Amino acid sequence: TRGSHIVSSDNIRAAFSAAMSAMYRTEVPAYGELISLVADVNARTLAASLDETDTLDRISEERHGAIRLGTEAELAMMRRVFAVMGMFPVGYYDLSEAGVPVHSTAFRPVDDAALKISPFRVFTSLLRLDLIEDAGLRDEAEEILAARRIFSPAAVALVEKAEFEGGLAEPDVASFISEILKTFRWNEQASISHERYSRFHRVHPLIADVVSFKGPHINHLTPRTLDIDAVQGLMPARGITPKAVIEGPPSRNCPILLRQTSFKALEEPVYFPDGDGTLRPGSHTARFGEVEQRGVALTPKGRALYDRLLNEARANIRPAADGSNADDYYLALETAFQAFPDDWDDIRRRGLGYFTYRLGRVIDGGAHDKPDLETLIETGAILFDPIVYEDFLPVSAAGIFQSNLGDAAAQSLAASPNQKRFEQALGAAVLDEFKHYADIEKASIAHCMAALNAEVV
Ligand code: OOG
Ligand code: NI
Repeated sequence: TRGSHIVSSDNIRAAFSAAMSAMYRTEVPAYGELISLVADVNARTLAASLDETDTLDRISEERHGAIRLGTEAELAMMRRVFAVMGMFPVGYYDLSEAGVPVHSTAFRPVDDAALKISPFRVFTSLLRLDLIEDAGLRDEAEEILAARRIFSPAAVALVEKAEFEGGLAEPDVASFISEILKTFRWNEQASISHERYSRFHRVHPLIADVVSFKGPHINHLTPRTLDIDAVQGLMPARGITPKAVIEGPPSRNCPILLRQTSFKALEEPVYFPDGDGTLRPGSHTARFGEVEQRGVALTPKGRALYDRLLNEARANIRPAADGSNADDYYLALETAFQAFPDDWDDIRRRGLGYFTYRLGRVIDGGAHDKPDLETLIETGAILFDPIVYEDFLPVSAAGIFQSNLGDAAAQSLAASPNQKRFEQALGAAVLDEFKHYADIEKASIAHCMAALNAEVV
């Protein structure tokens, strides 16, 4: 039957992620150097610890990338493209508050099995021209963006086919991957003149990055590291310049949320069409490499504590773009985060993090009352494990954006989250990441309790 040759969306995503990685390493040699550094650090860290649960290649594999889109129609189509790869919009991030005129979501695999096959996610931002004051410039940008087509006709046809037939079969998968890859590719030739590029750049470098090109080039890829402090420290020895500080929480025994750092975007040659048929050489700074290290997903209560402590640290000291106060910043961060429990059971009992529960040793006899969860944990009948945070952090994301757009990017904009508008453009609601983690936790508790009650009765 027709359905039997359909390739699973998880396998399409894994193949796409590998193809994108190969393309990006060729396009950005410094990224290849970062990958090699991460592999070395991970090998050393793994050798020093005994819990080798995964192969080194899998651990060092890319976890995410990022793109910036120009129009609502591009975002809507991108949602359909990612759906073919089993990636769905999770979370809403408003970056206007942090001075970056975009709002974003992450397209990612949602269930555990899918994440295990390939965790690849794409942090996807939509430019917000509504936050730009200069109406003339806004209209000009809108007109340029409305005229471009970032997907090839073949890509669109394959997405429609996948939607109609419930997936893609080989060899359509190979065509789909190569057609979609075109959308993410770097274009050395800008689509507008140098004069227009410069005007956009002066208002905000992000506008120039989105509006001046034929498509939304992938601007970074991000492997996972087991020791982000080591990677940050070793970058200069490999000839790559790290951003000033690691974003996110400080180093801890019980890692929480997400820590990220990147190397600074490179200045790359670009050729601008100057009307009379000539190409004017210039440059653009957009593409970089990043690393990430993840910890437990926090509940709204845990997240509120995280946000408060981060703000507390940053009220005392703002990381300078040149890294000159990095040590003082880390110290302020560590001091503030002493108020965040650093023991898994503490974090769990105080309702700060999400955990999954599983059956431990079998306990027989005696218990005629239905025991409660805490009692079962104390006796070892139920065990718990932290749920890994698979999403992003707006303050960290803004820090990554800014260090890669240059100092000019640190402007102040009025905070104006607009999730409704974003979802209208997307053509779907984003999944609430907190609710998602809470559901995983609840299901695991229900599973344990059902199993134990059956035994007790
Ligand atoms: C995206 C920056 C956000 C992250 O890891 O937080 C991001 C961008 O620069 O387009 O990727
Ligand atoms: Ni990133």
